[in-house]
Amino acid sequence: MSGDTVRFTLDGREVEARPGETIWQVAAREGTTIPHLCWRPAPGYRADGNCRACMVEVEGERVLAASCLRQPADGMVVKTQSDRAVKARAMVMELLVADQPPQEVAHDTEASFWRWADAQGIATSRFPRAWDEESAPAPDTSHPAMAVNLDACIQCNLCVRACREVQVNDVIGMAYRGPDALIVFDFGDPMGQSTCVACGECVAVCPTGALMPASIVDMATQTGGRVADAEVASVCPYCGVGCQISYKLRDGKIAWVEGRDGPANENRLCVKGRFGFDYVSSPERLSVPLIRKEGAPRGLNVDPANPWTHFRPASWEEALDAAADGLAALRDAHGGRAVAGFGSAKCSNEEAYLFQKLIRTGFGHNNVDHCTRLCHASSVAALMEGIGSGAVTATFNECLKSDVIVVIGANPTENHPVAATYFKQSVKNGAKLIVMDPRGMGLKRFATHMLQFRPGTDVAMLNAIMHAIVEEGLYDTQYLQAHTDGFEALKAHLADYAPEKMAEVCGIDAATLREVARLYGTAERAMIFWGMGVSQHTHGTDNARCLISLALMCGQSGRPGTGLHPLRGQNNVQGASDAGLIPMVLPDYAKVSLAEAREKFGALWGAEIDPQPGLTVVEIIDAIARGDIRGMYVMGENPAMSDPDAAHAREALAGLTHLVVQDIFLTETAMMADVVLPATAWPEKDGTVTNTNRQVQMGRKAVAAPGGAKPDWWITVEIARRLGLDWDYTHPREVFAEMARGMASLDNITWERLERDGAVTYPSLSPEDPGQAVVFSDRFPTVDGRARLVPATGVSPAESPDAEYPMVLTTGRQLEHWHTGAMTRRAGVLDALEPAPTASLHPFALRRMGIAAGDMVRVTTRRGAITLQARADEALQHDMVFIPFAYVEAAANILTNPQLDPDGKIPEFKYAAARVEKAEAEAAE
Ligand SMILES: Nc1nc2c(c(=O)[nH]1)N[C@H]1C(S)=C(S)[C@@H](COP(=O)(O)OP(=O)(O)OC[C@H]3O[C@@H](n4cnc5c(=O)[nH]c(N)nc54)[C@H](O)[C@@H]3O)O[C@H]1N2
Ligand SMILES: Nc1nc2c(c(=O)[nH]1)N[C@H]1C(S)=C(S)[C@@H](COP(=O)(O)OP(=O)(O)OC[C@H]3O[C@@H](n4cnc5c(=O)[nH]c(N)nc54)[C@H](O)[C@@H]3O)O[C@H]1N2
Ligand SMILES: [Mo]
Repeated sequence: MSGDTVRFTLDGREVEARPGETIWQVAAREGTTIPHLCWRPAPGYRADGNCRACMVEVEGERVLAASCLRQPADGMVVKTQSDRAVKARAMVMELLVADQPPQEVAHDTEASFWRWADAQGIATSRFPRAWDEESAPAPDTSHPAMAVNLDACIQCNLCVRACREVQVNDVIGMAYRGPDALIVFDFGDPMGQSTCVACGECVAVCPTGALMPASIVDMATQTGGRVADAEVASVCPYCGVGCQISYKLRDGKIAWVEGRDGPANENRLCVKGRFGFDYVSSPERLSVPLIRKEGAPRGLNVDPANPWTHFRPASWEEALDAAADGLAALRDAHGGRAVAGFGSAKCSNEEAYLFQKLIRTGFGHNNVDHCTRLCHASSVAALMEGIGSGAVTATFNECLKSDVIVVIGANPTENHPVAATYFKQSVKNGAKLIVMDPRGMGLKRFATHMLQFRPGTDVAMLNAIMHAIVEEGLYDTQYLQAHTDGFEALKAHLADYAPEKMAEVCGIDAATLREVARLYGTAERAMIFWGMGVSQHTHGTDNARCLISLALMCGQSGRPGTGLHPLRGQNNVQGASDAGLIPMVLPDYAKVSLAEAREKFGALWGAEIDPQPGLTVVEIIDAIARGDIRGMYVMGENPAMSDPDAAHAREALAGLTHLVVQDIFLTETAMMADVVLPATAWPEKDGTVTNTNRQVQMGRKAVAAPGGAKPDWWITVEIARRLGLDWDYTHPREVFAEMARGMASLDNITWERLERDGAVTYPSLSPEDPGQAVVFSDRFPTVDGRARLVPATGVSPAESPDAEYPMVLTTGRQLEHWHTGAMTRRAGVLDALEPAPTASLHPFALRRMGIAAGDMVRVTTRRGAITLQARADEALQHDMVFIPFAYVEAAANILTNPQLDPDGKIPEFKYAAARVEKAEAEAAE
């Protein structure tokens, strides 16, 4: 590479430029920051060179050069501080200042624009203003998250690049030319009425305050200023992407949030991470322990803002005693199995670890699980069986190196929006995207092939694609021989799945299936991403088996830009699973059924570990209904809303003898508790989390907890002590150290290192190695190092539509809401954007049923019925209805089918036979 370095003279000194570096970058590296407005030195932003604020003099050249764009050449003599350059730059600023609102009334007093003006001694301008009060663009306050004041816009184009090139949302554009140039949203719509998804990237990069986070703008004067008393580096509390964020604090509260340059997000955020932080300061936060009043009926009829009808406040001492004594009494009277636990993927690694350790050592069994069961349990079952590891084989960012990307049963523009920006960018760079989903979605626009197949027919479709790959000899014989077993049997199995035969089943014609097979089969580097549409079926494990076989038969794993990536959901579902919050495995997926594993952790914990794999989430609910389990400790989960067949789940929970719920809100589950323990929210505590990319990241306390709320780890330790365990942890770092002693995945990762580096990807091969983005190049972590290809049979969903229930109900998510709504329905911006429950149907289906969008409809399944507003959505097939599960007033899980996948024990959230009818006005509850 040294051949490519360039030597030139910068301000009288001989310097070197690395390949591709611009003058601006070399100068910055050498300690001189040249003024800049339209240039943003951050990943994903190309230089545009339009504002001329960064001009420098190049000896022998007539015109000054934009240093953000210009690359030095050998022997060049560059002067950043020559009289000519300094004067020209000042002139540019003065011209721009002329058209700005005066600094005293700047929309953002801290704007980098004004910092550069100040640095150049320019406070006012000699030039006339191009606009007057009349003609100035008026404030656009149509969006709840962002304030738009285009009178301060300098047309630097950064927001356009942010929107189009970085987040690839294509909402902001530049209209007109020259002096009339103007930023527009879509076709000149108010921002709030445009197709903007509120990622806020534009706000983050605007150098003038023309675009600002509304949370710090005074609406009357449209002024604010990004001034913070302090900032704290942490990780987003929402999804498994694990974006690094910075909490900007004022008076001890979060004023606004910015993205940081984390390995997964490179500064990017989505609407929830950037604008969804105020749930933390909701007046409904739990701030004192609660004890159920004698005789108060258990049900959902408690107002979270006024729990005093059913609960009384208690001291921590009293509440912890009551919580632990109730569980201990059941254990002593009926044996440890009378008590089970649901831990949380919203808490830290340390908290998840302590929780499973408490159930295993305090009650002597493995009946401890968490939301992974409702999520990727089937994917993990298939991955463990096939390749010996449940984690992703490559980070999602690797997709930038892929030439083919498959996204199946996942809707990343809504559910992993920052990961989606990488998929979209990769397509812009030339990659081909194949989307397979019964519903249309945001990525459709970027897809080379959009297979909108029949819901529940993944096995038929994927087997047909593999059949074609086999038939056309597109598999990778060398890879198969070197790394896998079972191909011959798979090949024989696939013979029955000719595309021509499967076309009828899955609804995709044979020619298209063959085309997709060729595209994937001939790819140089391909990655497969999948989500809940694959996993949440009674045949979810079979679905995932197909994806594993597809990737491995084509040798698409173990190299850059290849791999298998189940997009993990919760911010810490990877970490909680790694930490052993799973009934059949101990930390690092050590099987409880293996004596070795039990001995290892038994020694670490000074306890006997039960060899019998525990019950899973839905099985635990059933065991409660049967009376086998009488007490529960629930930390950071809301099963009364998230479990299938919610009426059954709620009845079971209400029938418990003793229920302890530890949450940040009085959730529907907490409403039924005997003791409610108020926990600190994520921004109120220290701890590590692990994202979908296997990146272990450090979260830090930014704000004080409300009232007496305590960190989850502290509460769990106090309960453990009262159960007779001799725990003496005083800080999560001690817990992390213990985990690292038992978990090889954490080799070379320490608390101190995470404090310093912020993130380490596991496996990390040395204390300096930032971690391996791609794994299993040589061997898989199976006994013999080889992967196992397992044929999958095309079974259908547990129930099928019939005359009584002719529609297919599918449930899932929306961009703005988080699962059961506990957090996001208490976040101002998010709740304003999606305030009420809706059932989406194709306009054709609505017409056929005589229903108008906005009408109330009643949706019924064999489990129950809910009433909610109809929404027209062309993305749905004509016989499908989609309902998000975030709304208690029309809880989707009243409808869902609790039938389980035999291997993953995951329920069929994605498929139920349903009836939709217009609701009579009075029926609208
Ligand atoms: N905004 C937001 N983001 C989230 C979450 C949230 O609650 N809100 N939750 C997080 C969590 S925990 C998770 S697990 C992820 C989930 O993220 P996703 O997996 O993207 O979640 P879903 O929206 O449930 O479902 C994904 C897709 O499955 C499709 N689908 C339905 N039936 C079928 C089928 O039979 N086959 C196939 N192949 N596809 C089908 C649906 O049309 C939908 O597009 O999101 C995470 N991110
Ligand atoms: N119909 C249908 N149902 C589904 C799904 C679906 O697609 N369709 N998806 C399933 C999937 S993939 C998942 S992951 C589950 C999610 O199911 P849950 O995990 O039950 O859902 P959440 O709403 O995320 O619940 C998290 C709880 O943690 C609390 N919390 C947040 N931060 C903290 C904290 O720091 N400490 C404590 N103690 N509590 C905290 C929140 O207030 C909330 O009550 O839902 C499943 N259910
Ligand atoms: Mo999930």
